[in-house]
Amino acid sequence: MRVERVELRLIEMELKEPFETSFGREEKRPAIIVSAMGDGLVGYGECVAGSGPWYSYETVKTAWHVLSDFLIPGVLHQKFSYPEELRLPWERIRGHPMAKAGLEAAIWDLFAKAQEISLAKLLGGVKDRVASGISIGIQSNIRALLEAIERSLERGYRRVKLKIKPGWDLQIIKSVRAHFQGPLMVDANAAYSLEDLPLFKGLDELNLMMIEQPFSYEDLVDHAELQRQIRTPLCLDESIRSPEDARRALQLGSCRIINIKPGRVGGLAHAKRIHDGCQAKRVPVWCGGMLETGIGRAHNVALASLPGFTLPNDLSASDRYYRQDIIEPPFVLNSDGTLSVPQGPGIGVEVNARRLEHVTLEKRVYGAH
Ligand code: OSB
Ligand code: MG
Repeated sequence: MRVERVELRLIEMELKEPFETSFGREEKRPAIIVSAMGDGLVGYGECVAGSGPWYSYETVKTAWHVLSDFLIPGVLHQKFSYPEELRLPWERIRGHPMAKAGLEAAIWDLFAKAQEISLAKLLGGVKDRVASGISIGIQSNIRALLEAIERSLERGYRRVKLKIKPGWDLQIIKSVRAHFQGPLMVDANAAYSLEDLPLFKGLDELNLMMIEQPFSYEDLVDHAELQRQIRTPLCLDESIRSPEDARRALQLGSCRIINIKPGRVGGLAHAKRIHDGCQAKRVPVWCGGMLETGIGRAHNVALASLPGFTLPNDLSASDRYYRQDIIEPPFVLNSDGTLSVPQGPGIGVEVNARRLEHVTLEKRVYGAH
């Protein structure tokens, strides 16, 4: 089949509550929604680049530029028999994994719809429900944090991840542990260095499931040193930008768990490759999140249905992030703390055209007549 037309939409979604991490506070989530048309079908993808170069160097503006001027021209009207073939012209384009992942996602959805199977099946998924965890941002005080944790547990989330930053770390997590002994982990978003070893020795006493990305997004060596000095597994997020990075991290002992985000690693094909490599080495993985709308969430849920995703994912219900999602039905939390994997063709959820139009700031069509 061929991709006959591509549409890009810059959207902005208002978060229900601000999300604060070690690199800042977000009140609105911009994103690029990619539609790929062919054979009378439409596939959807979401590019998770943010408003500024904090989590990654990519932003919605760099992604729009790279998609418009380099990625889309390379796939329009090209014949393909499997989505990965369309990645070939992208090999020459360095970096920009989120831009690549957004377009690739739309092509995966389009292709699965043409095959009349679910994206989950197409990727090799085996589960019909995926375990749901919640990621709680930095709060104004410990009381607010304990309340947020309480609410999450009442709703049924299977594990709690807390963001930490210098000044909001060991003491806070100790206080949390005094109230909550269940599945807990922390995510530093690269805010520390080896000089903070005593802090990590302290966290090592708190029976955490893992510590996510304590050091620089470019580092693998210092992470390996830290992992040698603590029992708690390290999990890498920002430092794993490709299947090659994953291989190197495991070889060096930089982590024992990997957080897989398709946007960060250049798309679903690479995400699956990392999963396969980890599964062969019996390294557990889970699917991370980027505060996606229902479109990106549907892709992530399909990915998380693969057998190696054995730890709870950062895949919460739609209503944890947004008052109204742009898909129907929204993702809801099952009573067992899971999200159901949609069974329909492709991503298996419908895009609400009126809602999508309502949140669109800018739109452009490629390959149209
Ligand atoms: O580090 O995992 C992260 C959100 C935006 C950017 C980076 C991260 C996150 C989250 C939220 O932790 C996870 C979610 O989407 O629920
Ligand atoms: Mg993270």
